[in-house]
Amino acid sequence: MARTRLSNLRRRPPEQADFGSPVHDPRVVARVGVLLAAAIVTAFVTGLLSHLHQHPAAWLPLPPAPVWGYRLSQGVHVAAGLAAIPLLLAKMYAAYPALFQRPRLRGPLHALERGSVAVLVATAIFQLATGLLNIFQWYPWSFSFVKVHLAVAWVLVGSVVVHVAVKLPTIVDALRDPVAGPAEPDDDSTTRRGFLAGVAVTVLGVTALTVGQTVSPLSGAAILSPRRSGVGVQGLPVNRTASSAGVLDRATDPAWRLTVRGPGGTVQLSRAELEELPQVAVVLPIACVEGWSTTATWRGVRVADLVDLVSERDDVDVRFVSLQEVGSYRQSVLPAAYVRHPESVVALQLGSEALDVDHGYPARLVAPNRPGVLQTKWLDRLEVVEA
Ligand SMILES: Nc1nc2c(c(=O)[nH]1)N[C@H]1C(S)=C(S)[C@@H](COP(=O)(O)O)O[C@H]1N2
Ligand SMILES: [Mo]
Repeated sequence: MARTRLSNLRRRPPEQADFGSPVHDPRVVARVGVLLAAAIVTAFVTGLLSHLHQHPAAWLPLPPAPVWGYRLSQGVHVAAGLAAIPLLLAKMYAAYPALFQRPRLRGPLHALERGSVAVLVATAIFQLATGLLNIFQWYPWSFSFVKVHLAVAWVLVGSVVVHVAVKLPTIVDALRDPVAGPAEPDDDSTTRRGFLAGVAVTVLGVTALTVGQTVSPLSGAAILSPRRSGVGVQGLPVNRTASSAGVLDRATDPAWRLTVRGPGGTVQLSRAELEELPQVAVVLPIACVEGWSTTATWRGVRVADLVDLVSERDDVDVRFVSLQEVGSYRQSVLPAAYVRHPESVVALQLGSEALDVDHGYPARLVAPNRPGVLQTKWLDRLEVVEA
């Protein structure tokens, strides 16, 4: 299929027409482009939603229902981002001869289009690479992943909008045109169809090999995921162990007490005393930003019952502070609507056993529709945050 005329290449810089593969064709570029745009927009919208979960905005409070909301939005975010990787590679391969167009610039609109492509490619590679490393919990950079990934997302989507707007007539024509034209050699049509089929199979394959980290019937196939549901202490993946958080001694100290502090006073409860309060069982997922999630049965005390010991109001937020002394996830705030939700619990048990120390023993927060990063483990105290 390599019909690049090498003899021409040697004599002068290459031109678009030198790249002879039938895959370098607007019809292929447009079809892959539609899928890529769909993946990017899906990742963008679900990413914004997940971000709102992790950093609640006063002007757009999210409700605690549905309990699986964050699990779905973050699962789709990661899946769409992963699917975008083969699509971006395929689109770049199909389209790169356009880099050798002559003349190089044909006026302001063309310059805008070329510029938007440069921004698009650079930001897409950045987003997919940083997202991928985040899935593997590797942060080999010094900037804040969340802030930069969010800011660059806006630039990426902006450049997609410009690119699609400028190219719209070409895209529409190319999509109307059948991939296999009647007047074309059979070989060319077959190559184009084969390329598109290969892209589709790759995208479906990547998705099938990764969604298993959240969809349990497919977990056996999640060979590309560093964490899988059902794999880990007590059948649940561990994000950070007690010893790596530096809490092992304090978490297993028999003198541990849970402090609950509010305008009505301060209460201290041992694990035995917590076990004597009314217990509830809730079935809720831990859904991590990395894309994995696992549902488990948690038993413990309703958050609302504990807060009622120190506050008469039912509209207060509550801060959950862990024994952990350093680290971004050592504390979290539970908004009032979640505090009152009957499924928000200070969990003491996972399944039928006491929580493993890696899952937050002696007590952890588990609440509905909430990112894993905010399900604080190894609780030290609950503090009523007054508005
Ligand atoms: N104190 C504390 N709580 C924490 C964390 C942490 O690092 N420190 N990690 C969070 C993250 S990112 C996730 S996904 C969940 C994972 O819970 P698990 O390890 O029990 O599965 O715990 C959360 N709670
Ligand atoms: Mo997480």
